[in-house]
Amino acid sequence: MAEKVKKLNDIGLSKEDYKGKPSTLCLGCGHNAIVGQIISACYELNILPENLIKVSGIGCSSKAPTYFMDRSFGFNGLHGRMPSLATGALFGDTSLIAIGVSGDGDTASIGMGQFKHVTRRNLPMLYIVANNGVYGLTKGQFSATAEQGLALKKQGQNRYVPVDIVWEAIAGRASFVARSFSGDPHQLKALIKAGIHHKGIAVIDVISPCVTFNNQDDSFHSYAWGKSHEVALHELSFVPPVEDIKVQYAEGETLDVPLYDGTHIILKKLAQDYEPTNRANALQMLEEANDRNELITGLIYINPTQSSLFDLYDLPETALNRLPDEKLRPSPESLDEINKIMY
Ligand SMILES: Cc1ncc(C[n+]2csc(CCOP(=O)(O)OP(=O)(O)O)c2C)c(N)n1
Ligand code: SF4
Ligand SMILES: [Mg+2]
Repeated sequence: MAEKVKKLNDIGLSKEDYKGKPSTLCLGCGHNAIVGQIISACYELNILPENLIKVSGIGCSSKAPTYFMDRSFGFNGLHGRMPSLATGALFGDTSLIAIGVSGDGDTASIGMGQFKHVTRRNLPMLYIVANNGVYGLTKGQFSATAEQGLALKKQGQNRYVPVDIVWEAIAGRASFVARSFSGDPHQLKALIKAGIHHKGIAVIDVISPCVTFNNQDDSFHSYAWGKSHEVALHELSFVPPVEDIKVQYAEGETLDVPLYDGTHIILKKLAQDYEPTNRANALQMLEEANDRNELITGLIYINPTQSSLFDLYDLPETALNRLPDEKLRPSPESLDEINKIMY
């Protein structure tokens, strides 16, 4: 029998090279769809797996990095502490591409403090929140993103108003904020690609249903609700620098958002004419959409030129983790000088 020929990307890798261990998540869990789109996006972007680090906290969502990019670096950290883990790892090696996967509990409950600081510092990384409205791993308690009034069999009724992760990220001055849905793979993949190429933090809040604890039709985090309430702001494409964007997209129909590295995000207008570069407008649009119970998806806010954390430091060209000892350790003379100033 003829052997199946594997399709290779521009750096000679097949999709298999971007996979991880087999998933142990429930069949149909939204987090599996996110894993699939990360694999496809990295394969299509020709990322060398050894140039990437995966980080996470605790939760079913935080287990997701095990299921993609086996050849990459990875660290499954403490609950809600993925941002400090990522900050340390990236300061050590600023050349790494970082993908963080968190959950709504991991980010908006125990990790809210860390989330607020990583957004305002604009750490260059893709930060995905797999948002299902519950703590899936610990058997379905309400998370901080569960809608008020949500009734779950074993939990009763949720009394509290929810936290909106997109709102918090924009108010917290993240420079790229998007929302997507596990049931919309095409949009999710384009956002992941754009987020990886963005110079700063790219937060994508992905509504990612928990089929075991929170998938009844009237739940705001279910497949049925997402499918019937999703309002996509635009059709979004990510265009690498080698392509001539004018050939594919007629002027006037689209909004071109150029990124720092020569890539582009092309937004094709859908029903509404939305321009994602104004923070105040983004917050107002979000507030109005939430009042209508719409699941607004797409690129909600972007500032492609905001300084990233590393622009604020005078870092050497060689990554800190590759500097030799003699460069890292001060000489006895320079130590004496420092001591003289201090004492
Ligand atoms: C310090 C600490 N507190 C509580 C827990 C228990 N715990 C484990 S996962 C989790 C919530 C995970 O929810 P989420 O981030 O939404 O992930 P999901 O499982 O829903 O994908 C909690 C409370 C823990 N592991 N560590
Ligand atoms: S319990 Fe929920 S979140 Fe966890 S793997 Fe199963 S479906 Fe996914
Ligand atoms: Mg959750």
